[in-house]
Amino acid sequence: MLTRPVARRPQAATVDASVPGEWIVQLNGDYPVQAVNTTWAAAGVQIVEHLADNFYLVAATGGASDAETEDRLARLPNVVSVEPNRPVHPVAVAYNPNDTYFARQWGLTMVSVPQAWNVTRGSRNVVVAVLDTGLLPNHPDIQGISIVNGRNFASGQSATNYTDDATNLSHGTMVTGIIGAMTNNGSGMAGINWSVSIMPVRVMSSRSGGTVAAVGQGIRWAVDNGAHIINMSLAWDASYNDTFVNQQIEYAASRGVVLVAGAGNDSGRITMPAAHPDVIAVGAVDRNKRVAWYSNYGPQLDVVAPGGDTRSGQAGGILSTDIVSGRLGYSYQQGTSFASPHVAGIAALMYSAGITDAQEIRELLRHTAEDLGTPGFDNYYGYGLVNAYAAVTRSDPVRAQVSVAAEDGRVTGPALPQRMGGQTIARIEGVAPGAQAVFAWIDTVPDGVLGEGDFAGLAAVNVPAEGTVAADLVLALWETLPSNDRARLDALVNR
Ligand SMILES: [Ca+2]
Ligand SMILES: [Ca+2]
Ligand SMILES: [Ca+2]
Repeated sequence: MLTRPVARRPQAATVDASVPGEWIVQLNGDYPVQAVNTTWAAAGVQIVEHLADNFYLVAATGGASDAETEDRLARLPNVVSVEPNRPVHPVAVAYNPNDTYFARQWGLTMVSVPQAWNVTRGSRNVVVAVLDTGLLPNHPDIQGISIVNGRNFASGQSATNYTDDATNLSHGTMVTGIIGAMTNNGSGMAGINWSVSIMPVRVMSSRSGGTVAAVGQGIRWAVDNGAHIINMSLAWDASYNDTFVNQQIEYAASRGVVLVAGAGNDSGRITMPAAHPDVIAVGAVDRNKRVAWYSNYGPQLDVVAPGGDTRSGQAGGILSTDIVSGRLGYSYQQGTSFASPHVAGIAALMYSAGITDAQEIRELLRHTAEDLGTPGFDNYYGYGLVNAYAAVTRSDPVRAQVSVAAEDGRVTGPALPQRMGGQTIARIEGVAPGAQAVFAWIDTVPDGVLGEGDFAGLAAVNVPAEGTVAADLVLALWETLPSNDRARLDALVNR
């Protein structure tokens, strides 16, 4: 038999503690402030700040207990009300940086990166190797970031010179900018990480591409030199079995390194290295969350991320740091090359939030993704569109509290969420047949209340007279739910 859900609106006194020794006091509107000061000093408090109208923030100056001081305050002449000052919980409102082009970075907003920044903005202790063309380290939005020693395995330059030779489209600089350009510096773009260490590993020339030998060497070098995450926005034909590079991928995986690669841009089968089972394969969506026309697909696909579509205008592309006609600047591009660093960047945020197990990172990226296309895993969207905020807060629907509300208002639960294939479901049993509403939520901002910053979902199910019914648990950020769903969920959960 199912029991009632335990979520209740908390008592203010137990959960929302007061700030010790501070009160908000309302006075008679015409009471002179100077006289108030004199009187209050005698009551053991002083004015900290005039808040607004006739409200004042006061703080204790003496050794009396808070209860005693509050009692004295309430009895002062001309005091209309006394209430303790209270701490406010941070909620997952978007945290927007001041970079000039941030408003054009629709991809960050689409995958809830600004909400994730309320939890973590990254750490320079996290090392992301960018296996790519070189890097332009003098770019104004790159030169202030942490760059650890890199390496060149492509032809044309010395082994230690990873500087790009591009005059147009520095692919490696674009990938780097997405992961960790200078952020909140009042100019240019925002990176997914405000702080991160980039390891530039040059395995391709911007003019002539690269080889699997260089990629294999690059992976080995990155792992042996401390990379936690390797981004590979590059591709080769998956129909060959390249023993050398495969073994380096498996070496990296065996050392707990997170490997991320673009799925390829041929509107066809997934290319290597994304097709390797140890690599997180990332497809691309446009700004309307539709799979991009070029994005490769297949059973190896893990997730999709913003890769853009510039066919109907540059603004549909992904903006990043670049070189344009020989000048350091910004450009818009499209491709799974730019989807992959969104995922590598989110993995770096997860790392800085203490989620450091490569397998857990991959599982969380999958199960916290927003399901798109046909329900559950599919070959075009994989497990869905990554969500940075859900990932860094481990808001996996398997953790959700699930209950069932009948038409007559009775609530039963909890129903235990379980994984079935690519989906998380709740099997509904032991409830009356007929129309029922399954509701689920995760107290992501852990205050015992369903609200801003939490994940929730509501779905109608028809319970048959015999047997059980499985409900697909699709959760979304509270503030993005339709207002009537929010009202219903609020009534069901916050009773
Ligand atoms: Ca910037
Ligand atoms: Ca799907
Ligand atoms: Ca909450």
